Amino acid sequence: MSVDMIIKNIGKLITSKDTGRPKTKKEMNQIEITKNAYIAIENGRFIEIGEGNNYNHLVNESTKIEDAQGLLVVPGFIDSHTHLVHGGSRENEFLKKIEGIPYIEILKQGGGILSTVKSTKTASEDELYYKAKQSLDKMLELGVTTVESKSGYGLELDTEIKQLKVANKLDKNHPVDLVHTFLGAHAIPIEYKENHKGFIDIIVNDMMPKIKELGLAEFCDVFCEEGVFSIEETEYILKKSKAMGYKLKIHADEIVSLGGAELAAKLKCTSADHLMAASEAGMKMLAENYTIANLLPGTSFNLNKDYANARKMIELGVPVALSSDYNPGSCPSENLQFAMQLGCLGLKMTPNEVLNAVTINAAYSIDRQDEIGTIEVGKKADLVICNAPNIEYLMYHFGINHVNKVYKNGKLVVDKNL
Ligand code: IZC
Ligand code: ZN
Repeated sequence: MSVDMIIKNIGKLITSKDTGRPKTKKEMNQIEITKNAYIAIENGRFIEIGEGNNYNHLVNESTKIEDAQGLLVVPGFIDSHTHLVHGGSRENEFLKKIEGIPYIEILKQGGGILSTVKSTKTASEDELYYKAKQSLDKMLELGVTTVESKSGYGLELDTEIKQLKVANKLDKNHPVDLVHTFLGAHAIPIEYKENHKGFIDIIVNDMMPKIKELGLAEFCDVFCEEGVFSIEETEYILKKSKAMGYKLKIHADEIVSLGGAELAAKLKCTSADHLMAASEAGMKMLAENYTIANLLPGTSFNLNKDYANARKMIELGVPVALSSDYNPGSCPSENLQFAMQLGCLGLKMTPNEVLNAVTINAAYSIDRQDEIGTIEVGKKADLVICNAPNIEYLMYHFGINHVNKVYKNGKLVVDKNL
């Protein structure tokens, strides 16, 4: 048998083994290190992983042999919570933020999410596409090979569809794979301020069925927060969406402890995201249900808020993932590597735990565990060659891009050697 490509001379190949469920407790700190490794790739998938030069049986005249130059190789990073597609930016609110005006207060004044809703409505599909593509290019350069992308800057059907269409088009045209989430319940439009039910009816009766019919989104998400959607409203929306065949996510307990973690566990959501203010009872319920806690330390950093209690979650057996939360308000940065560094510095996770959180557990948080998240035979050949001797170095040397090369589906898509 011969293969399309061999990547040889890998100094350290670092990956987890997928055991069929997300990593918890001590497993979160476990990784496999193979020194002086090679990887064989065929049809965009890993077909063999071995040591030294024992790949000759896989080589014929058409096999490409790439040299990893003794560097570190890890699975492609997965950014499993982003608000990728949006119009405009919010630096006009930056001074308010520096002066200490809270995020939710800016939203109440008609800014924040509602300001991005205006810019997204007025942007053309092409403008949104070009802007999101630039962000996706940056993410790929940083080693991210799969991205979850939420709508939620329309708050009416046409603009929600416009955003989701852009994300679906990017999925087709861009090397990065996208996973699509409908977040119509992201904020209450001003005109429904006193009539939440009226807006929720539109989400549930008009938007969700249409978006399902068009096949534009796999997940449904709700921003469950004081002053946004209550626990009862979130439960109502998510139960309806589940009945329509969506998988579920919640923006849970980001600012106020409302019981979002408990609700995510109760509804068997795939993930509960943020959790900076989650209760211990909520964490225990997440652990019992294997609901992924998707932590977003870049947001804590940017909002100058407490970090989620990742140590407690890991101790209690909650599977933890970590993402950028890239959005124009609470985390205007596409840099997942920086979020990983904050995973160590802010969330007090170990480098091994962080690596699992952005690879295998992130894959579980978007239901892609069978395809990505580890370097194992049969999975998609998504990998990053890093200019680093070990993963501790990746997290410790912060604020720079460690990527040397990125392979997506077995294709070289970023090459910093050039
Ligand atoms: O645009 O502010 N938290 N939604 C919930 C966001 C942040 C995005 C935004
Ligand atoms: Zn978010």
